[in-house]
Amino acid sequence: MKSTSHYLRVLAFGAMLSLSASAFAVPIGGVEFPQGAVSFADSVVSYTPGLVGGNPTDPHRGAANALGIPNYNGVNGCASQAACTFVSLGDGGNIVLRFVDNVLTGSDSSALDLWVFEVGPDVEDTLVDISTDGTTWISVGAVGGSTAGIDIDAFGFGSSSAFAYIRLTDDTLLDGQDGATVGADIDAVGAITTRRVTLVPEPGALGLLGAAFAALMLVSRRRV
Ligand SMILES: [Ca+2]
Ligand SMILES: [Ca+2]
Ligand SMILES: [Ca+2]
Ligand SMILES: [Ca+2]
Repeated sequence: MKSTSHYLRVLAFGAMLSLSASAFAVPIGGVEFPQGAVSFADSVVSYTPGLVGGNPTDPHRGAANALGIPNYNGVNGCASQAACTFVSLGDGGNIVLRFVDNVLTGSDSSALDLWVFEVGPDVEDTLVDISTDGTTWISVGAVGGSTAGIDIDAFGFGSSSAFAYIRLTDDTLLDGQDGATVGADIDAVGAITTRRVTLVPEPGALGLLGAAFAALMLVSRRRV
């Protein structure tokens, strides 16, 4: 019969394993983000829909739906902002997002560094600008609708660059649609090449760490 300390060791090992799982590359939305969920935009700085023309309807104006990992479920006509997985920019509108626990960096190669998850039945182009301070913007081109990536090294940046702000603007010249979800529809924005900027563990990770630590303490006490 196995001793209690054996089970405690297994418990501790399991907790450690779940903690380190986030360190492995996991494809999210079909794209590999080596840093996992931390790679995605964390807060909305501003949302200005329909600057040039048509405005999306209210259920499609939930700016926070562009945060976190992609979660588009194929539903395009939303009943409410809470039931929606994306935000529509409207004709010529824009949204400014911020990375809080990470920054976008270059890769020192032509590998893609930033990925915009644009969803829905229409392919709608989005102009992309990046910024270190949310005030001075640098254009890094456009993503051509659907989901698409950008290599910021092509614009003179590298692994020492650090951008916390992304501005996405619906390209009014390249689409002329209207309706409830007029303009580009943004589900998520992720930095493929990214660097964490804080070392504070998430509450869930803290709980796991605590459980692992308590189990280890019990094991060592029993050995005395
Ligand atoms: Ca993040
Ligand atoms: Ca790159
Ligand atoms: Ca749209
Ligand atoms: Ca979303």
